[in-house]
Amino acid sequence: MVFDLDMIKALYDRMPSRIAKARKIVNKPLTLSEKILYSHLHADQKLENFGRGKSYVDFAPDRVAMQDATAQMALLQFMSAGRPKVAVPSTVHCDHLIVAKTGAKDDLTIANSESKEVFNFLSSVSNKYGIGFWKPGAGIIHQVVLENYAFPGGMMIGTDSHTVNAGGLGMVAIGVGGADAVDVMSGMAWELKFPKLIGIKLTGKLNGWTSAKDVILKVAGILTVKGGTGAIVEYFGEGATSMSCTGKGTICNMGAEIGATTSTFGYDASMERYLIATGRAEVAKMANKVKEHLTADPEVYANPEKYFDQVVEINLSELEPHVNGPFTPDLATPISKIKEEAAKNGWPTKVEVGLIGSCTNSSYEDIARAASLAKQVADKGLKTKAEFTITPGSEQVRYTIERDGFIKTFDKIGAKVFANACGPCIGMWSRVGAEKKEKNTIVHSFNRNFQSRNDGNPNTYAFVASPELVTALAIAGDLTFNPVTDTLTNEQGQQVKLDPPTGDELPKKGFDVKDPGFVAPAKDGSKVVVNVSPSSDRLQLLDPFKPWEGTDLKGLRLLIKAKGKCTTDHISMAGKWLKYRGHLDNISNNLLIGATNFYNEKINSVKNGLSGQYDEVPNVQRAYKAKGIGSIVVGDENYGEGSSREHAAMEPRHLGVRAILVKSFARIHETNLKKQGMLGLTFANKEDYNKIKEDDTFDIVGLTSFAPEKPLTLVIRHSDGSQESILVNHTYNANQIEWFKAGSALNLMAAKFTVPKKPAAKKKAAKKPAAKKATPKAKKAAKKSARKVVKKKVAKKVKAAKKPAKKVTKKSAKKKK
Ligand code: MIC
Ligand code: SF4
Repeated sequence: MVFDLDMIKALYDRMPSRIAKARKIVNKPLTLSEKILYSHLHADQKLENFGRGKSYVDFAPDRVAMQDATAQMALLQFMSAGRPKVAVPSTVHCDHLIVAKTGAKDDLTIANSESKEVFNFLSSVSNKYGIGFWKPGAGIIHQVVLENYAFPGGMMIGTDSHTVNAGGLGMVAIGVGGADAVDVMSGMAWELKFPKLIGIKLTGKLNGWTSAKDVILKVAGILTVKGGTGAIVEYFGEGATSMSCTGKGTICNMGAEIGATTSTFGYDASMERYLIATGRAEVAKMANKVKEHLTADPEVYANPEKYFDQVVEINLSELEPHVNGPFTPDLATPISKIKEEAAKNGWPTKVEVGLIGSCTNSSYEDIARAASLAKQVADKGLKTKAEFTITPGSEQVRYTIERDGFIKTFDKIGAKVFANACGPCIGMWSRVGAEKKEKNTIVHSFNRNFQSRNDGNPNTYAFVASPELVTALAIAGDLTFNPVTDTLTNEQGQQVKLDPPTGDELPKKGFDVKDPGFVAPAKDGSKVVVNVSPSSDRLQLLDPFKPWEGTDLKGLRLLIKAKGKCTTDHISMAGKWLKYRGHLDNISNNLLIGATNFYNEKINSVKNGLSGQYDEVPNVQRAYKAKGIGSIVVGDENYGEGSSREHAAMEPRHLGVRAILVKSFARIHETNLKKQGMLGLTFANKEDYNKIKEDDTFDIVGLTSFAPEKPLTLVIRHSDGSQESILVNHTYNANQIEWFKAGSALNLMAAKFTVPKKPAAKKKAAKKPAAKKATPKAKKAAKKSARKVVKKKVAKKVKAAKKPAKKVTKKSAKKKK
């Protein structure tokens, strides 16, 4: 089945003329990224030569994807937005809530019963609002999207940072928080700062032990976890066209780890092959007709330095397999140096577990190549030293690799096959013995390896590598084994060498699947009832955040000054906390429990400024909240790196934190803070981080004249009675300042949708914001009146916006009786 063919056709029909117009205005040949961006401008967005890294631009993405852990919050917000149906094709994927323990079948049965309430909620909301629903076990969001929805030249957003995976099929696919998804699903424009462009030229050809994963492991080493921030990475060159489409997906997927807005590749024969193999020959045919628009203009790739802000060149013929880690995905070590580095840094070298699969690396090609190594275990009289697990990315891949005998091969090395879900990648791994917190090493083909992420043990040294290398290292049981040069001693005491991995890019007999796990929504969902029990500890309807009180913020306390890396995993941990993703109050009990307190270097231990006692972060913040005292969180560089989870922004907001002040932000997190009505600020002078003392109190001054590009002032009152003032920067544009004032972007939207009866122009614009012909005047009027409403009657409007949701609760409660 090909989804949304008409939508794709309509885009391809309008692309050539839109690109021609853009080329004229920009007045130079265009990169692929620009072609896609310019052909997805929102109907109300004026075409101009946008400043890269400067202009805020309104886009109209083609589709939205959400995974279960983030979809709950996204859909709770969507329900409050008061729309009857999603405005663009959207899907929900149940993949994050399945604990990997004994194996796919049992694990899935347990998840289906433990998370029944959440899955029912997601499926009924999907049914009601016209959203495609992928059941638990169907697969991981990004693999399912690549197999079914991604298409060259398209633009999508998804509530997961690895949405970027779809760049492997030539999309501009961007990870966002749920509130952004609500905008697009409501038919509103989606705003993004026009990205900078990084070009990566791939020369040569992958060979031997090296795979697509090693390209991105190398890139991460070059650009670091911050290097891609605010940029789209566009790959090109003979090395790009010679690799598989799914290999490209792997590279784009892990682009999230360098903070890139997204990554993409031009349309080529590998994409055509993949589209055909996944049952979308019609899409390939349509793409072939507009193929010159689905890649950059030839001048761009001929002279990349002229058209990209930065260019990196990698020769695939010389690229070595890499092992990245521990604790950060950008610590890149070529396999030939691993012995040296491990010894130098005291990394435990015994590999306890090798884990392959995940959304990053579970293509047919990945599995086939890993299986070619597993097969050599018996052939060469070896014994696998480490445990080994596989998490297939989709039921289609799982079914096909089983049919083709790979699962049997893995069985022979004692592998465990987990459900088609995130599992160990997101800490949903019931790993025996992890609670002992022993120092140990694991190697996986996932994308992230932050401390505690996989098994909750802060002493697990997790390394990222290609599935092939993970398999080899698991067979050897040794992190320092270099399969390119080293031999292994087999059971007969002989020295044997592993042959380099081999495997087909796509299944010779085609893909197959019995039940892909898709449930189409009702044609008319208006009668569908959504159940949210008021007594649930998993789901909670949202109360709108309070609007800004209209004054500067005075007498704020310091909740925590976080030291060093503070990713979204540190701010809102996953693992066992995933189960509260639909219940804001409950999940708020994990607020910043992974962050290190600058003053005592401890995790989850901060001083309560009221009692002077040290306590857990959420307890201290709840104590401030109870007394009506606001607080601030101070952080280091790249604060909020990692995931798209907006809980990391909503939790502090819910508990009464008023501002997050850091040296720098990761893109998605900064937007999430803005959307939730939180102040996200940066030190104008990074050294001022050192001025913040544990017992300080703070005022944030300048909010009554809050304006774009105008810094605010932070008054710091030290406990010795002295005080100093520092400048703090922000990146809020005029529209985002309105979110802050309204209390959140959602409050503003809800007010807009329930707005004005007169005059006609206002009504039209408010009702149909995506309507092509909403004149700028009408748009302005609607905005103005919405703002007025928010200013004057926020409380009232917000209540009204909440009503339908409340009704649902009552109804469902009644129904239950
Ligand atoms: C992740 O890989 O960290 C996640 C879990 O997929 C997240 C989303 C989430 O926190 O739910 C992501 O990458 O956005
Ligand atoms: Fe799931 Fe891991 Fe992929 Fe995130 S990175 S979507 S947790 S498999």
